[in-house]
Amino acid sequence: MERMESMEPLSAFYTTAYPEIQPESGYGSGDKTPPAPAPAYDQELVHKTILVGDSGVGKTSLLVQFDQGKFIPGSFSATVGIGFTNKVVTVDNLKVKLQIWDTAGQERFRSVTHAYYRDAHALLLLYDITSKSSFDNIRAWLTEIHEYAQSDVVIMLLGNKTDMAGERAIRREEGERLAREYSVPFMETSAKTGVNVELAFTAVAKDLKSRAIQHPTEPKFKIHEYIEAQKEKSSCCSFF
Ligand SMILES: Nc1nc2c(ncn2[C@@H]2O[C@H](COP(=O)(O)OP(=O)(O)O)[C@@H](O)[C@H]2O)c(=O)[nH]1
Ligand SMILES: [Mg+2]
Repeated sequence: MERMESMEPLSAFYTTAYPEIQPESGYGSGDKTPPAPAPAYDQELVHKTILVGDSGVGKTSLLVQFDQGKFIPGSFSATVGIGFTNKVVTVDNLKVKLQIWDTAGQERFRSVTHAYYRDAHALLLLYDITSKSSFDNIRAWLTEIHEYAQSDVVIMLLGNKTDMAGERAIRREEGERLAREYSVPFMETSAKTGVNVELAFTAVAKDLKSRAIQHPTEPKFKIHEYIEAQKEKSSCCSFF
């Protein structure tokens, strides 16, 4: 695990890579300036993505499942401090680089993570469907996020351990309702079986890519609709 020294603020990060594109007003009106090229996606961009949520909800397991495609049962030693894993997600034939940070969820570490929210591009916020307290704490996590993260950060709420149906304490509808209240996309995952793990990260990567090339003439990527479409394809997952 390495520590990242620093990262440029989000605004600088994007604007240096994408010089402003002028409207087409001059084109065809005697002005010989060619139309601005369509904005390209810079595949060298690195998107800082953070896993947050109470201790024990499965953050490390989710990352291991996404990174290595396997579930290692038993408790990982509580993640003290923060480390990251680099993953490249291919979306629409483009490589989106995610630098995924795994945090310790304990209350006593929250002060450590405040600084890390600031330059986060995406946050995956997890609770455990068998733990009411982890679900109840989501509001506190969202309050933290709204206070310390960039306003345009991509947020996804995940109800993990969906394989543990017999011990379920939070109904899917409750997760959906909370997500709707905060206008964030939601799905249930299992770090154990791998259900929706890839989809969660892919949806985030697609949204990040879309935001990085956002142009007023192009339709905005709608993460909710994307998740819904995927759900219809595989009838696998939850959304609102
Ligand atoms: N059944 C099941 N157990 C899980 C799942 N995700 C994590 N766990 C278990 O929950 C415990 C805590 O997981 P961990 O990844 O360390 O949580 P973290 O503290 O949020 O990083 C471990 O015993 C994991 O094996 C899951 O999706 N299903
Ligand atoms: Mg952990």
